[in-house]
Amino acid sequence: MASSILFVFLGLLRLTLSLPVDPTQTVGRLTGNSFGLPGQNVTYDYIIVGGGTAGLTIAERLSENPSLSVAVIEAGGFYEIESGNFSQVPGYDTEYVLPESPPSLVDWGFVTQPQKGYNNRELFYARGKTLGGSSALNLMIYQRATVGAFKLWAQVVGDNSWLWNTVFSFYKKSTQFTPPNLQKIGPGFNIEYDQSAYSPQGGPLQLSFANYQQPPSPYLAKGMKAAGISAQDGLNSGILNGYAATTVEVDPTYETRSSSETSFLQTAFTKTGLKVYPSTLAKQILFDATKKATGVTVVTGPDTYTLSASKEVIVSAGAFQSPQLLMVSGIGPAATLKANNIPAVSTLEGVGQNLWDQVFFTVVFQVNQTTNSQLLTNPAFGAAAAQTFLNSQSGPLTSVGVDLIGWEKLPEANRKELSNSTLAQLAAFPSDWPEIEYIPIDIAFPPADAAPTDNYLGFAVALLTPLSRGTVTINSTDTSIKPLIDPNWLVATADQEVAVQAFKRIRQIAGYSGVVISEINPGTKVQSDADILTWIQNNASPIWHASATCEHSSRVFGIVRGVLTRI
Ligand SMILES: Cc1cc2nc3c(=O)[nH]c(=O)nc-3n(C[C@H](O)[C@H](O)[C@H](O)COP(=O)(O)OP(=O)(O)OC[C@H]3O[C@@H](n4cnc5c(N)ncnc54)[C@H](O)[C@@H]3O)c2cc1C
Ligand SMILES: *[C@@H]1O[C@H](CO)[C@@H](O)[C@H](O)[C@H]1NC(C)=O
Ligand SMILES: *[C@@H]1O[C@H](CO)[C@@H](O)[C@H](O)[C@H]1NC(C)=O
Ligand SMILES: *[C@@H]1O[C@H](CO)[C@@H](O)[C@H](O)[C@H]1NC(C)=O
Ligand SMILES: *[C@@H]1O[C@H](CO)[C@@H](O)[C@H](O)[C@H]1NC(C)=O
Ligand SMILES: *[C@H]1O[C@@H](CO)[C@H](O)[C@@H](O)[C@@H]1NC(C)=O
Repeated sequence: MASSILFVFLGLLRLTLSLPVDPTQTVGRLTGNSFGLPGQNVTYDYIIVGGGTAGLTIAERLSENPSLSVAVIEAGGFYEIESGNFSQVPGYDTEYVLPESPPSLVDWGFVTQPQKGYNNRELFYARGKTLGGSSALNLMIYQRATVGAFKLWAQVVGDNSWLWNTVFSFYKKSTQFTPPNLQKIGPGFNIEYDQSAYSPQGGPLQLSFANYQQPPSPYLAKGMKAAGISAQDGLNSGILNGYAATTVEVDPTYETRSSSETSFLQTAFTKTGLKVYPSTLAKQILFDATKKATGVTVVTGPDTYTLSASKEVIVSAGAFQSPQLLMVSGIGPAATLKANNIPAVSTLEGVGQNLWDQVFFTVVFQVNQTTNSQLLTNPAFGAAAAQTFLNSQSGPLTSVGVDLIGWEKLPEANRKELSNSTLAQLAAFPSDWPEIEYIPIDIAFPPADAAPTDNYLGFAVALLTPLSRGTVTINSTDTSIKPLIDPNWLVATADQEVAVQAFKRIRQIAGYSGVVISEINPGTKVQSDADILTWIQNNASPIWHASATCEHSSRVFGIVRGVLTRI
């Protein structure tokens, strides 16, 4: 009985999987030829575990060489099929990655360990389980790290190819930039951008600006300026010191999400022989007697089989599951391997340690300009927005919710409030590494008594110099059991001090913007540093930027905010 249900399910899966592939490409090539057959042992040159942001990028690039055979193993399927229109429409992006969201087939459903720094709360932590990975769920905001950050990276990994000049050329190579469509956007917020950060030959990831800028944005820009954060012409040339309009990963023709699936994978489908194994979970990396990775044990539905690699196994299963897969395969801290009875291939104490993640919290304001919070309160607003989106690829649903972002090291007035020890720890970061990222989000949960046409804005910050470190570990040898995730946010005193100052900066900037009617959460009763910290501990949420969990693996590769490890 159970097996016949599974059989029907798999049959359905095979049928629906063909849908996202461009039907015009079926002459001369079969859609199904892009997919591996479950249950059959096959050898490829490269096996890539995890078809997410990093995995599909490297898969497409490797398979551009027709003499190489490349396969991608991905636990999820196609989000266009498995989550309605939610992942495709930019305006819905914040609605279904929150704890309040309904369970989703395209999310792993992770919950953190109790967080000491967050009053022992256990937080829901979104992560994509789909082709495209977290690029299918994220807020589509695109910016590049700084020159100094890459210099540090190159030092840490001992490889000068991570210096800015090289990385910049690859950033240009991977992105296709389209300037703002001013006809559709209309007047208002002045969008500055640096054309030299892009190459006309670049792609396939699409970068553009939403065809709708939220009405509060020009005022927020004014607020940033008044607070001493000046305008910058874009955030993609190696400098993050000021505010600018956000470039977003949105296809300018359809105004839909440009994920690693719609960009790199679709390119690979039409131009290369890449094979994809969707709905397939990697269970273990296999090694030969010389400790060379030879393949991966995988499971698709009822079938367990082996995909072998004649050249390399590339682990790109994200910051939580890359270390999980390494550990279950015998690469990790000695104590973890021993506790789980895993024979050691290599004891590497750094695997699963050193988790960096950013402290993030949102102050909610009622404002006197229209925002997308009406999507949550006003059905007529949502219905009209859907029509505008479908008819003219414009209007509120084309917006990811964030039109501009600001970056800074805290100004002198706030630094004066920091202890010498905190100042010393911050001084260890590169001089161009910003401490705070200001993220005004034109959507926020309204209070219970909100009128349908009231407007709310969530003014968020991310702390970019987190000094608390977390861990990922396992309590099972089975990758279908979730890893234990402990970001350990806001435990370091320095993080707490910086968080309080960042909170005060939000109030300042919002105040200068002139659009605030009232502060809804926490509200003006919260004033003392102690009360502000308590509120942050009780209200901070994930910004989903976990990274750096595969340190000390023999070679560590990375993408900004993701982790891609080669063994
Ligand atoms: C809600 C949200 C919002 C975000 N907003 C932004 C933003 O606006 N801008 C920004 O720059 N960053 C943002 N981020 C962060 C960014 O999306 C991630 O850092 C990035 O996508 C990580 O890429 P990755 O390749 O390391 O992992 P992922 O893209 O998560 O890919 C990992 C893949 O591996 C698969 N996988 C895992 N384990 C296995 C296994 N055992 N077998 C088979 N497959 C497996 C997963 O299903 C997944 O597809 C956001 C993240 C989230 C979740
Ligand atoms: C696939 O490989 C595994 C491991 O080498 C082996 O046990 C299994 O019998 C093989 N399956 C088939 C169908 O050849
Ligand atoms: C997205 O799907 C929902 C139903 O899940 C529908 O109400 C809405 O109109 C759709 N939006 C667009 C832009 O098509
Ligand atoms: C902090 O450092 C400053 C300048 O170096 C010094 O004047 C001050 O006494 C120090 N404060 C404390 C509490 O140590
Ligand atoms: C492993 O961790 C999960 C999640 O925290 C928990 O539900 C489960 O009971 C743990 N199992 C063991 C054997 O500790
Ligand atoms: C919000 O609207 C703008 C534009 O009409 C005005 O300039 C602001 O004064 C007003 N602010 C508030 C708090 O009402």
